[in-house]
Amino acid sequence: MAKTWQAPLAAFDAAAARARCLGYRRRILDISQRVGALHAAPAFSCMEMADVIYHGLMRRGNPTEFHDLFLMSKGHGCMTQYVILEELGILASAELERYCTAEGILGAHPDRGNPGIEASTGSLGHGLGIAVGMAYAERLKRSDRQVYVMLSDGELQEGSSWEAAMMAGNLRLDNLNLFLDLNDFSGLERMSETHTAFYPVREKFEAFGWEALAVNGHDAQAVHAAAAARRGQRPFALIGKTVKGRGVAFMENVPIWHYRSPNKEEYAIAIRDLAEVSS
Ligand SMILES: Cc1ncc(C[n+]2csc(CCOP(=O)(O)OP(=O)(O)O)c2C)c(N)n1
Repeated sequence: MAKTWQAPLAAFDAAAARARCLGYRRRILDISQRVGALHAAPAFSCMEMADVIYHGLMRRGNPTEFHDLFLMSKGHGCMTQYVILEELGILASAELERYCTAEGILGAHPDRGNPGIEASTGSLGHGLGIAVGMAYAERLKRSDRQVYVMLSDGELQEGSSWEAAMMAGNLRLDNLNLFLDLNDFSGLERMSETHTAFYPVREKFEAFGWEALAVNGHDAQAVHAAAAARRGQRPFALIGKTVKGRGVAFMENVPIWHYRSPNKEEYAIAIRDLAEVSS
């Protein structure tokens, strides 16, 4: 019997998204207390966009089975994906507790084969090529599956990303949806200072034959509205303007928080900050 997939949401409940994202950020901070170098700031910057993809766009048959595909190309942002998969019941909480330990299955980057993980990423600049291959394969299979991929701006320093962008444009892959986490940081540097030719970004995707839109990547409703309104005849890039470390004032736009976990005192401040941002 053919499966019935729940359609993407026509309207998105922004208040519910805010509550979920607060919960996700808290959960990540809790886990960071057991792991010395958890990438919290990169996870916080793509949080709302990932929430919209999982809760507002991807079709599913039941809470644990998705019809569409998602790849976290910026692999160091995987805590975002892990906590969403936990909330959906796809990843066991016990595995989150064992994150980055020899006994667990979850490492600091996503590994294909783990529940809900479609591709191993972390070596930056490969996810868009993988997503293009997946989208093309789905077309050849005459499947109606959509492919969603989350990229960082740093990944667009890699030539492989632009090859993939051109291929997607050549093939007019209308089942490919790129979400760009444009926080302007790449490791310790700002793209606007070290890679000035990187901007403007939207126009570059348009030049490769994509439909591209730029929105505030932390405004879940705007992200959802933009993605739901895509015209659908070309690959689609949603350029989300974001803040690295979003939600915790002392982490926002401060490069060291790409790498380190907060200590006990910092953790307490971070939890307080989150409540303020979300109230
Ligand atoms: C090919 C490759 N080069 C270098 C690195 C090391 N590295 C890890 S994260 C990072 C930069 C992070 O910046 P960005 O990719 O923009 O992600 P975000 O700001 O969203 O964290 C780098 C250079 C890597 N993982 N892969």
